[in-house]
Amino acid sequence: MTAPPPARPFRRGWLLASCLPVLLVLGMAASVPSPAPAPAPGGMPGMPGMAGTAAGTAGALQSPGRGLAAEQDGYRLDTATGELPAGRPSALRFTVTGPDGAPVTDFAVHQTRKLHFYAIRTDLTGFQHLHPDPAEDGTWTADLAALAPGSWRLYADFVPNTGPHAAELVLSRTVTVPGDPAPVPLPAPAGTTTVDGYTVALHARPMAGAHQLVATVSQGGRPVTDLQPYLDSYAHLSAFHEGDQALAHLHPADAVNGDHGGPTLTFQALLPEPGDWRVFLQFQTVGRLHTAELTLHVD
Ligand SMILES: [Cu+2]
Repeated sequence: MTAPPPARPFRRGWLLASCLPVLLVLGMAASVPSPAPAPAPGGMPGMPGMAGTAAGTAGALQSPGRGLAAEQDGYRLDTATGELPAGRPSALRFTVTGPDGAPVTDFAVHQTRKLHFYAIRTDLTGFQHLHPDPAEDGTWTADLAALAPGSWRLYADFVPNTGPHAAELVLSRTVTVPGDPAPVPLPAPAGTTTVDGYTVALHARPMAGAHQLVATVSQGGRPVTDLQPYLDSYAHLSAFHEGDQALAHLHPADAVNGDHGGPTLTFQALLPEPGDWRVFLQFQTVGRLHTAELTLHVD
């Protein structure tokens, strides 16, 4: 795999849950639409070890780890390659090594899984949320759906099984997918979006730091009340910061009890810094997973 990157000064922090309920919103109406900047070419083919070099100032409060480092607290993410093919599914092998340098094989289950894996392109398109399975030797394989050309950031979110107070870590690296990236401008902030016939609205005025956000799900104007548990929650929220792809997690605050979730979802949002965030809210109904996405502006 690759040479270790320079250690990052981050203090962990943050954590938490990657899985959360969501919806956000926008009371922020007056949000200013912001065109996406040209994506920075983060990938260095063949040198994934150099990937985690995004700016690391943790913005605000609580010291957020922002998921941009390849190494933290002695744990390191390594990918078998720094380049993945365009336009067709690919299998990415990776490992998480621990402070002793050996691949970690003992992970605590959180949100029903040992490891949560995300992929997003620099322009915050192409979101994938996967749950790879590990081999006995600590090698993981993520089966990615077809990727468009460009620089992609890949995140592994896990909890080393080192005791009751083990902290969640999010490590990431970038890989390059060859070809013309054709970046897509970030959509303007919006308070609602529709996916698969469901309308998701966010009610809150997100500000940097920890705040409560409330989302509602409706269908044809009627409240939806048959959300099914997905990863131990009625929704899973992931948000990526425009410009640097920092990953934020939101914590679900609703108790799960059968297939009766909705229409309201409440979660504690920890969006560590201002700016535009692309939010992906995943929820399940009738055995099918839906992913609503919208841009949320945080003051
Ligand atoms: Cu997950």
